[in-house]
Amino acid sequence: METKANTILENRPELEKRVGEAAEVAGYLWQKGWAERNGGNITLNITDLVDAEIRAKPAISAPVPIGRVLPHLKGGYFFCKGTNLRMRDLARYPMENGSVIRVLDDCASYVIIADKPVRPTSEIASHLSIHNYLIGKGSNYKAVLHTHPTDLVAMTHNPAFLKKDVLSYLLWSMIPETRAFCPRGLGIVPYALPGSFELADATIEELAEYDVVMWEKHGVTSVSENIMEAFDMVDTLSKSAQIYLTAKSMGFEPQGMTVEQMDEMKIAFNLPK
Ligand code: 2HA
Ligand code: ZN
Repeated sequence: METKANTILENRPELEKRVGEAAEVAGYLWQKGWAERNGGNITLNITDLVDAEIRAKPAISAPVPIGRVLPHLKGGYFFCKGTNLRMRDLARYPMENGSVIRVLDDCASYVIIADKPVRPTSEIASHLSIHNYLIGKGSNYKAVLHTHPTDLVAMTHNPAFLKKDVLSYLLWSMIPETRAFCPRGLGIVPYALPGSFELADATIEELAEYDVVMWEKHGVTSVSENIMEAFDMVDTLSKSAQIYLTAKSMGFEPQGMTVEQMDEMKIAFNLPK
């Protein structure tokens, strides 16, 4: 069992709740079959919950270079899933399969401050670049989720689905829920090396317009105020993909809601797009 006495979460109910939500979502990702082995990553901006005692904590690692300067992250704190570690383990023991990092004043490196010297996710380049982008534009988004939903990734193997907003409209049209709860649709990033800044920058470009971005033949990345919302958007998109695939496997092309029906929802629910 995790020893509570050693955890940064002790006597910090808000921080415990936020990290607890990440652990809950990690369990869902595993149950969904979206988190094979060490697949997927979660990072949370926890800077708003950091007190003087945490700020005074000594580093438990040497500084690790990020590989670029991220000016908006100066003095920022992040909970990060550990690299090569499993979502299903993070679900039970978040502070043993994730760690808290502090970005140093050079904005180009970080140290681990709690609880164990667990090195952050292999996608730290894209996660921290995304947090830097979100803070820079004054967003209240604090959660970045990356996962490997089988149905959505399968759809990116069809070049026809990679054209702008083809998947957004197709998936919106499968069920009103997706139109309502993933109202910006789905951006597409062409295949790029996992963990690369190329992937990070292409994702950030799409985040100007979308909250959920598909990485071709790899996975999906979503951003939101909290990790539950980030998960729910991917979950609704996956539900739509399931409806599409179920209809196809019954031997017919699903009709889909009409553009008029989708636009009616936009007005009725005051959707952004
Ligand atoms: O962390 O999903 O993209 C494992 C991955 C890399
Ligand atoms: Zn991945």
